[in-house]
This record gives sequence, structure tokens and C-alpha cells, in this order.
Amino acid sequence: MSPDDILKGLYDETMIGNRPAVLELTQAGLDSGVLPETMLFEALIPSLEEVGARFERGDWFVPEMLIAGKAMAAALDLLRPLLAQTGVESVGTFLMGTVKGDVHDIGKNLVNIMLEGAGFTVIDLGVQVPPEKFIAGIEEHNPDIVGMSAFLTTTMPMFKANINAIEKAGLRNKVVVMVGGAPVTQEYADVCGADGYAADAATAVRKAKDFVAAKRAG
Ligand code: B1M
Repeated sequence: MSPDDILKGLYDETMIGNRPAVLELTQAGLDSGVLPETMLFEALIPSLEEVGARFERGDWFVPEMLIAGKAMAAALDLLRPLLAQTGVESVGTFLMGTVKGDVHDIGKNLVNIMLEGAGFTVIDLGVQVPPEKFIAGIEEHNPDIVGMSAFLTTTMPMFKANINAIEKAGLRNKVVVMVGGAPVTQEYADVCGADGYAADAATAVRKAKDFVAAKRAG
């Protein structure tokens, strides 16, 4: 199978949520030297974007989104060790979670993988993380950065609620707060009082490194 066939197969099979085929194709891609990043950015993510577009048009429903998401997550599990390969010492600690009320985690997990690849120690609090869990995580792990993901317009206000709670707990000066997720914008991040925003995983890593460098520089 040619690399193009593999990428096309990954796009098509992710869309219909054919997890076994997606796993097989991901492995075939790795065996024939297709870069993990190529599979991710040229097949898997575009496929989920198309699923989202069909859902938005009302052509597809939640079950279709769910199985496509599961197929993508399975591929990500296979790619994870390759994307996160790093020999460098920890550059900083990143506490991450998807906000309360929101179960989307593929994007968050991808950001985590890329952060690990860049040398961050990532503590993942999972999904539906309430403010008190972010606070307990800060107290326990003393992270440089707290990252919050929200993927729904209805859960984005949790950024502000979390930041308020962190402030109330007297911890706001100890951490940089970064936010992200599909519907989030720089303007929204500014309004809710976050220190940083990134539209994608690569930008999140670059900004996180800059924040830590600035913090270390005092
Ligand atoms: Co949902 N869903 N979903 N869904 N889902 C979206 C997000 C949606 C955009 C689809 C659409 O209408 N086009 C829409 C949200 C609309 C909105 O509010 N603006 C939507 C909806 C409406 C819903 C439900 C409400 C549907 C319903 O029940 N009626 C429901 C909500 C459940 C809940 O959370 N309470 C729901 C449920 C689900 C599933 C469970 C079925 C499944 C989730 C599976 C999972 O995550 N384990 C699912 C899926 C798969 C999607 C789509 C199709 C794909 C999401 C995804 O993984 N994208 C999505 C459509 C879309 O995004 N086009 C959709 C790929 C991922 C790599 O990208 O998540 O954007 P993304 O992450 C990026 C960036 O955002 C950024 O970097 C990541 C990597 O580059 N980023 C950060 C993320 N976090 C960051 C943090 C940072 C910085 C950058 O700093 C800390």
C-alpha cells in the first residue's frame, strides 16, 4: 500500500469509526515510514473535522462522532510514544484538564503528548475537572503552568470560574494559566483572565516554553 493509500484509508476509516482498520493502517503507516505527524495532520485531524462539519449540518449525530473519536484515540495511543519521544530533562511541569461539564479529550491529549515530547512533565487531571480539583492539583504538584481545555461554547465560562477559584485560594501568582480548545479565541482568553491561549498543540508547546523561560528568568 502506498503512503497516499494509507493516508486516504486513515481519513476514510476514521470518519466511519472503523477502529480496527484505523489501527491496522496506522501500524502500516509506521512500518512503511510515514511520519506520525503526517498521519495526524493530514489524515486523522482532517477526518474528525469533517465529522464535526457533518454533525453541525445535521447529517450525522452523536454516535457517529463518538465512534470516530474512539477510532482517532486508538491511533493516537499507537502514535503517542513516537510523538512524545524525548531525551531532554523536564523543562517544567504542566497541570492539564478539560473543564467541568466537558468530556472532549482528544485535543487535550494531543496537547499533552506534544508537551511531553518537548520535555514537559504533564499531570493530566482528565475530563470534567471541577475548580476544586484544579486547586488540589496545584497544591499537590506545584506546576509552572495550569492548562485548561474547553470544547463547547457552553463550557468555556468554566475558565473564568476556575481562575476565580485559583485566585480565591491564593494560588494565582504561583501559576501561569493557559487555555485552549476548538471554540476558544485569544479575545476570550483575555476576557477570562488567562495568561495565554493557543489554537493548536504546536503553538501551545511554543508558548508554554516561552512562559517557563520567562518565569525562570524571574
Ligand atoms: Co463533540 N462537539 N459534542 N463530541 N465533537 C464538537 C467539539 C463540535 C465543534 C461539533 C460541531 O458541532 N461541529 C460541537 C461543539 C460546538 C460548540 O459548542 N461550539 C460539539 C458538540 C455540540 C457536542 C455535544 C454537545 C453533542 C450532543 O450531545 N448534542 C456533546 C457534548 C458532550 C460534553 O462534553 N458534555 C459532544 C460529544 C462528543 C463525543 C463524546 C461524541 C466526542 C468526544 C470524544 C472525545 O473527545 N473523547 C465528540 C467529538 C469527537 C467531536 C468532534 C467531532 C471532534 C473533536 C476532536 O477531537 N477534534 C468536534 C468537531 C470538531 O472539533 N471539528 C466536536 C480533534 C482535536 C485534535 O482537535 O479538539 O480542537 P481539538 O484540539 C486542538 C485545539 O483545540 C487545541 O489543540 C488541539 C490539538 O491541536 N487545544 C488546546 C485543545 N486544548 C488546548 C489547550 C491549550 C491549548 C490548545 O492550552 C491549555
